[in-house]
This record gives sequence, structure tokens and C-alpha cells, in this order.
Amino acid sequence: MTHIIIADYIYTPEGFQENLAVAFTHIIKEIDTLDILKAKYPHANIIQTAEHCVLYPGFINTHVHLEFSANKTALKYGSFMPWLDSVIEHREALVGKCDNEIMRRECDTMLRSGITTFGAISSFGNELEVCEETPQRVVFFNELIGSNAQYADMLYGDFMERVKVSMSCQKSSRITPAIAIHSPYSVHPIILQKAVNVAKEHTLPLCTHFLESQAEREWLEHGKGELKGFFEKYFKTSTPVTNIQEFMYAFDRYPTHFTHCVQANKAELEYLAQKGHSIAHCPRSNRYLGCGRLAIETLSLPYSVATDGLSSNDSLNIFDELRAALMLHHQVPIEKLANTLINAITTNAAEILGINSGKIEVGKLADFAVVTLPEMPKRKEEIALWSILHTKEVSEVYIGGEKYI
Ligand code: MCF
Ligand code: FE
Repeated sequence: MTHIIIADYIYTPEGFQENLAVAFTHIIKEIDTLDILKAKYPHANIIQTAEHCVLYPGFINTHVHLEFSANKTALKYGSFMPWLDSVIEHREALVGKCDNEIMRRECDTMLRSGITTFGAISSFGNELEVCEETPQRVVFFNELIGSNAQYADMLYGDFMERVKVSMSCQKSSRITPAIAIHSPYSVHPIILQKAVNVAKEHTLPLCTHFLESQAEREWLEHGKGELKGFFEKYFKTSTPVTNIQEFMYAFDRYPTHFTHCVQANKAELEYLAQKGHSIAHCPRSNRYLGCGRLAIETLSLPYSVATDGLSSNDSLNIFDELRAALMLHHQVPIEKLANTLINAITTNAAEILGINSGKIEVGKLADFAVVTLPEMPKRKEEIALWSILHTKEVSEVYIGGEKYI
């Protein structure tokens, strides 16, 4: 079945366009005026959106931890180390309390904010069933964690089991199996390299948390600081398993999505850029865990904007995240920032996750989010800004050409 959707504005790679319509099945067939498309597809179903609507490619949240969706007040916000301590204390209870119902509700929150694809960072594989059932495309990042050489093989074995399970659901759902390395301080370099090799061998998307806090930087650089006490207390070790350079080199020949990077310096960011990597920027998470601000205005590598989990956030609504980003990055002219942010959650994010969406262009998947503005924008160059400021929930969502909202 061919559909033709018409909206006041369409967000295209050439900017916001008026007087155009999009013909699609599960993919985008053609973009032209309504009259021309009607003549070409006389039997198409015509979808006329409401007044003041903007048709966007479906939005993409590249980094979320659904398993922590039960957190409301258990985890301590404000500063990274107290947060990490509270994770150790409450992790089991929080993950245990987080049933499918809670995770389904959060997938729905994302859907209502226009998210048609998300990257799920999975520590235990508990959210797999919900991710198989949710209408969205899911890049399922199986997380590897374990810094102690003694237990590393066992943890690696468990990780590989989860990777295999997620690979087996590939055919029956919209799931893409993928790999997440937790962080440089928590993963032993031997199993890190094994996991990177698995990603290479099966061309699986790869991500890692990297240089999130000042404590992480101090530990990796000097073997000192707050993480030292943490490792002595919980893991009976007092030296880091790797350093910043060695960790970065492990990803040299495989483009990886580096989450946070708030504490990375210019040379490190340049190195990542040169190797073709990208960044997941999580503004609210960084603020809530007291990690600082990623200077997006000076970045020379592509980045996405993501919510992180409810372990370090208050909602998984992508518009809440974009509004927070507008506030946090007051250095950037607001109109320009608004456009950059929309680009980050569409075109950039799709490219980073390797999904054939994120652009309204012929041949792309028919994933759309329709935003209804409160009135016709007075100035066309402000459409992205008004979309971000005035949207709590989108009006319509299509994934693979099917309507879900
Ligand atoms: O991205 C945030 C902050 N940085 C690191 N980890 C997590 C975040 N949200 C949840 N986590 C999880 C992570 O996946 O918390 C655990 C890991 O399983 C922390 S390590 C004890
Ligand atoms: Fe995270």
C-alpha cells in the first residue's frame, strides 16, 4: 500500500520545505508536490496532517538503560562518586523491581516523543522481551563489564551468551544486536579486545562510556582520586587496569559511539575524530551526575543527543532532553543550536547506529514523527526552535510505513 503524507513543512536535507508531500510504503518512494504524486500514485492513501504540522524523520535516542527504569529517588544525584556508590547499593533491588510493565511504559514515553529507534544498553538482557515487542527499531547493546582478571572469563562468557541470544532475534523483530563496553575503568583490556573483535567479525554496532567524570580521568591518569577508594572498598584492587591511550587504541580500526566524553581533552577528542568515532551527548545525565558540560560548540566529530537511563535522568522524553540542551549550552546561538540538535537526533544518530533512516530522502525507511506547532511560525528559520520549545508529545508516528500514534 502506498501512502502520501502532506504537511505544512517537511524537514529535508535541504532544510524545511513547503508545498511538498512524501509518497511511501515501508520506505520513502518519492518527494514532490501533492499533485504530481497523486498523478503517479492514483490509488495511494492520502494522509493530510493537521494545520501547522512539521514532518520530521523519526527521532533516534542512541543511548538508554531501560533496566534502570524503576529508579526515582534511590540513586544519588549531584556528583559522580556518590551516584556510583548508590548504584552498587541499589542496583540489584532496582533491576529486580523493573518489570516489563515499567519498561513498556518507558518505550511508550519515547514513542510519544517521536522516538522510532533507540539504542538499549543492556547489562543483564532483562529488557530483551520488551525490546522485541516494542514497535521501535532497537539496537540492542549487550554490555560487557568486569575489571578483575579472576572473574573476567566468567563475565565474558555470560556476555557472549547474551550476544548470541540477541543475534537470534534479529530475523523476527526490529532488533539489531550490538556490543557495549561499559567503560575504561570497569573492563579488563583482555576481554575488551575480545569483545571488540566480536563486533568487528559480525559488524555489530559498538559503544562505550568514556571519560564521563573527573574521578574517572584522575583514576586512569594517575591511579588516584575517588575511584581509588571505590576499587579498594568493593574490588580489593588499587591500580587501574588500563589508561586513557591504551583504551582508545583498542577501538582504532572500528568506528565506535563514545558516550559522555565530558572530561576528554582536545587531543583525545581530536584522536577520536581522526579515527572516525562519534559521541553520544547526554546533557541531563551529565548535569545530574555532576560531570560537567561537553563543549559541543568545539567538537569536530559527529554526535548524537541521548537521554541515558532513568538511572541518571527524570524522563526518557527526547524533547525534554533537547530543551535541557538548549539551556545547558547557552554559549551557542539558540536558533543554530536548535537546528544542530534536531540534526543530532535524526541524521547523525541514524548514521552512527547504521540504520537506514534519519533523513526524509528517497530510499530511506519510512520512519516519521509529525510535530504540530501551536501556530504558523512567523519566521521559517525558527521552525526547529519552536518545535523543541512547544512539543511535549508528537502528533503522529510512523515506523516502516506503519502508523503507531
Ligand atoms: O551512563 C550512566 C552513567 N555512567 C555509567 N553507567 C551507567 C549509566 N546509567 C546506567 N549505568 C549502568 C551501567 O550500564 O550502571 C552500571 C552499569 O551497568 C554502573 S557500573 C557499577
Ligand atoms: Fe549510560
